[in-house]
Amino acid sequence: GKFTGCTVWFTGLSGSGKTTISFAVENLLCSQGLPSYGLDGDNIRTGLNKNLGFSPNDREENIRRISEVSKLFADSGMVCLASFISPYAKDRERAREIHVESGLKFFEVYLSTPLEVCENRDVKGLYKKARDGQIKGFTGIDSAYEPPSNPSLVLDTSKFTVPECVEKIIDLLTANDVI
Ligand code: GGZ
Ligand code: DAT
Repeated sequence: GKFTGCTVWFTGLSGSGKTTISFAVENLLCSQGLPSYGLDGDNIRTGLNKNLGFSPNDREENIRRISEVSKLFADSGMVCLASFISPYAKDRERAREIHVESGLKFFEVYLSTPLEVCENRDVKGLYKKARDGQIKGFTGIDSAYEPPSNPSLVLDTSKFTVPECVEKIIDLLTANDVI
């Protein structure tokens, strides 16, 4: 059937579920023979962007480079799943523009999981460190997060299971003729 590359851009707080959902979507698509690849901090901040930290300027440059890389994956015919906090609306808009300028579909998925839930999950113990002042400039604590104003999909992962979230992403891709 029809299949075209695109980028699904997951944005939300640390612990909102970006990596978990994108990994599950990647596995499902790949198991059905649909080429897909996930970009996240683990494969980007350790390599391409290892010279960047979490200042506003570094976050902007992080997202700028990831936007360009995502566009290349999408252009190669893959479903690129980009999972980054990407706190600034203007940087996400730029990511969308560079895709659209190249005729590539771009879906912004906002993981709206409340801060309280993310903080209770505290997957890596970083919220506690931020509250204790051991980490400065942590998103949601003392660094800004600008929610999307017009996302393709909003998902509060405290209200749905992982498989339910995955199904909503698959529905989004199906409705938009990607798969
Ligand atoms: C936010 C931070 C920070 C600060 C380290 N603020 O739970 P995690 O660990 O895996 O998710 C966070 C990740 C965010 O990296 P991104 O590249 O997605 O951020 S951005 O889009 O804003 O450039 C967290 C960890 O890095 N981390 N310090 N100060 N998250
Ligand atoms: P992020 O990549 O946004 O920092 P994560 O995927 O590392 O977030 O952590 C999310 C945590 O929440 C992880 O421990 C799994 C849990 N979780 C519970 N229900 C979830 C759901 N419906 N979707 C995603 N994650 C969920």
